[in-house]
Amino acid sequence: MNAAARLVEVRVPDMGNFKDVAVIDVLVKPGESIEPESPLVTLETEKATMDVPSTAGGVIEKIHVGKGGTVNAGDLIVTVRATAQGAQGEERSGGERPSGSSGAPGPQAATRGGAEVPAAKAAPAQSATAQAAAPAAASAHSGTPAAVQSGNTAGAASAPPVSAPQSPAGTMAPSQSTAVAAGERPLRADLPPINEPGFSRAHAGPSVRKLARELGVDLTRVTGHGFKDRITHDDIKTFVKSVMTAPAAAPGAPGAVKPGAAAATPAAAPAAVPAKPGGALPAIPAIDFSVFGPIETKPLSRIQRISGPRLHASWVNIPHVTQFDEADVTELEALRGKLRDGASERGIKLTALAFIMRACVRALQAFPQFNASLDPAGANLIFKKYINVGFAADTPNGLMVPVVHEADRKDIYQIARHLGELSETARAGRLGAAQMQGGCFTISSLGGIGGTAFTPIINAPEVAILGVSRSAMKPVYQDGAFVARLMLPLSLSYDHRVIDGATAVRFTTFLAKTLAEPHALVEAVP
Ligand code: CAO
Repeated sequence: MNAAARLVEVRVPDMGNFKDVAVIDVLVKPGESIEPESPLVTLETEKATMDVPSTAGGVIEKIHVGKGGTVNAGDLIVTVRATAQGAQGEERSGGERPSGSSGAPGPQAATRGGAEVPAAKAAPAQSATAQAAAPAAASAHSGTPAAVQSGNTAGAASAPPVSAPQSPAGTMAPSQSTAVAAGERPLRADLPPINEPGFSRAHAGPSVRKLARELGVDLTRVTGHGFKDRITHDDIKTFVKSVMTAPAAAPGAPGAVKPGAAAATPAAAPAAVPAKPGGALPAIPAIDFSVFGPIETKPLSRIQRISGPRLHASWVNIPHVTQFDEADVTELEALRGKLRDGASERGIKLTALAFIMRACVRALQAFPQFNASLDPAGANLIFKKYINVGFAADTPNGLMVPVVHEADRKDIYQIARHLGELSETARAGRLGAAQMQGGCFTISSLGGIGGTAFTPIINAPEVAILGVSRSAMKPVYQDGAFVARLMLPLSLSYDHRVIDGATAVRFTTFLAKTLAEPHALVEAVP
């Protein structure tokens, strides 16, 4: 084979009646090596988007169009310095000018043409022109995959976009596309399965779709930053980077886990979410909300992007049950009122949460299976001989879960001090990884904000989480009469694989009783 090169001009193919078609992405750079059929630019009409493939392989010599510009059939897109081998695609059409509605040769025809005319015969540095093959694929904004040929002339329509095995995923029939998805290995085992209907509706061109397929990326999870919020190659790369740099953590843990990670969570844990029997979950339909009115799309925060999949993993992997109860905290609040000033003089804010955490420690000591985790195989329960209690903290950056370590060795004042310091550090965004690791049980206290009950999601691989809502004065029937008591709502979510309902209600009964008799909670810790 003669390795000599020549210049090949790749032009916009016949696009039927479409004029001044928007160039919404330029997919190559000068100096970049490309294969025949590599996508060069993405065009968008009001009906469809399409990638224009190269008819030649080689090195990009010059790009003649710009992102945001418009093109018409026959316009020069790029000049390729084609190697003899890579120049096969344009051999047949070399020297031809675009022929308007006569129809562009399809890639298959171009390839055959290349085979018929040996590339070695091409004169070095000869300038040839070639019309690009029919655009490779399209995805309509309506959400229904649409062949670009629908808007093309009969000539263009007759040219098959690209044969299925070579084509970007977007050109495939749904079944083929799904098969590719099933065959692809996602980047990380905890990447969520691809939402197929959403994927097909995503605002992205075929080459971006192909890249997403190759990497196992669900386009519905990627925020587009291209023209009209279109998903670009860079968006896919950014998404992948964020997934790869996100610390692998226990499914369900609301935050990061590895030392050095910036986001929140307790518990270093297995990286992968165990495969769910039965395969992918049914997808939620992707809706184009803009059809119904104006919308604005904003990316999730970094912590939300990290914690979301883990909360989801916990939700789908753990059979949650939530046990509700109420604790009479009338005495507790009276006692706290008496002790508060003294604590304040020592620089400690003696909060209700400190009492609740101290009571939880007592309950965890009495019910050790709540201070345990299932091993990754789900065959053994690992009992922890230490008690570290995490608490959900609402911060400007999002939900964080700092951990009070060795909570069982701390008296109420030490717990209160740690709660104050950790909350402040969390709100300042300065929590270190170690301060979010090692949790055994979590408390989510929303009582300062309101609410009567909720169903917290377990911070896996922990097996239970206590939700606390707002205390309220209620009439309670005691000794033959109604009396006004301050009642604190408790919501205990637990992993039903580990804890049965009777044990759970014994736990909340114990907890409520411990909170109702608070003097023991302020005693020194042995
Ligand atoms: N019932 C009624 N009032 C309550 C209460 C309850 N259960 N808990 C707190 N309050 C009131 C009290 O009046 C309290 O003031 P005093 O202590 O002076 O009486 C006030 O709220 C403020 O409490 P606080 O916020 O200072 O302390 P806290 O211990 O209640 O909360 C923290 C600390 C970090 C848990 C809280 O600031 C926070 O971030 N909560 C949100 C947690 C969250 O987002 N959970 C959801 C996780 S799942 O998405």
